[in-house]
Amino acid sequence: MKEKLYLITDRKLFNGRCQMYLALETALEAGVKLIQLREKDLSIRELLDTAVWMRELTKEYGARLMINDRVDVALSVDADGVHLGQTSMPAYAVRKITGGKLLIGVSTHSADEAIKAENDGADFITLGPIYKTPSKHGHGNPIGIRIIRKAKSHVSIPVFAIGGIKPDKAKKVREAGADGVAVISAILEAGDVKQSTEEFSRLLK
Ligand code: 3NM
Repeated sequence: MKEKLYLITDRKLFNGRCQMYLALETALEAGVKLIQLREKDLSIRELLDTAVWMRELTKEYGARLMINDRVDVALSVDADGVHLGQTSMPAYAVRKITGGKLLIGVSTHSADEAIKAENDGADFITLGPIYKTPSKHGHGNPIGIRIIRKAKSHVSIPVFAIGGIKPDKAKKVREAGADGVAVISAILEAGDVKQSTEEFSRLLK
């Protein structure tokens, strides 16, 4: 896949839907081509409503939309893919019911999980948290940059480094072998979403 920057949502960083919409639109305008709707605590109905407007928005900008965990929501809104966690349906089961219709991303946190995700049929993985990420996200201790090289020596699918990735870290994780980066706060909490997105795009070229 050609995308190197994977933007993930967190509506709690915003005062309401309108603000998140504007931030996502700014990031899309600035060149983001892959976005994951990740709002784990929404009811299925609320998640679907959000997925509907995010599908429209991403389509306008020719960007791919991934839905966290929910294969049904992804299929219902014609999303491009689903992003699975370690307790989600495994990739092979998703592939069985979607017949290759959805791109499948999987969150991994070790080389072993990366290998398993690839064997299960994932199209790409995130690997992290590489660095310390805000504790409110609850993603545990950083696993460090060396894990990227280790995972890359075992898998051939694209690996997106995740967790505490700021622009100044983008180059480092790329040098460590990551194909791309996945971020929440470095873009959505940036004072200037456009500038931050453009900086990532430049560094990831
Ligand atoms: N998953 P930020 S770390 C959503 O390690 C997510 O799987 C992680 O947020 C993992 O870019 C993380 O603000 C949070 O650090 C990423």
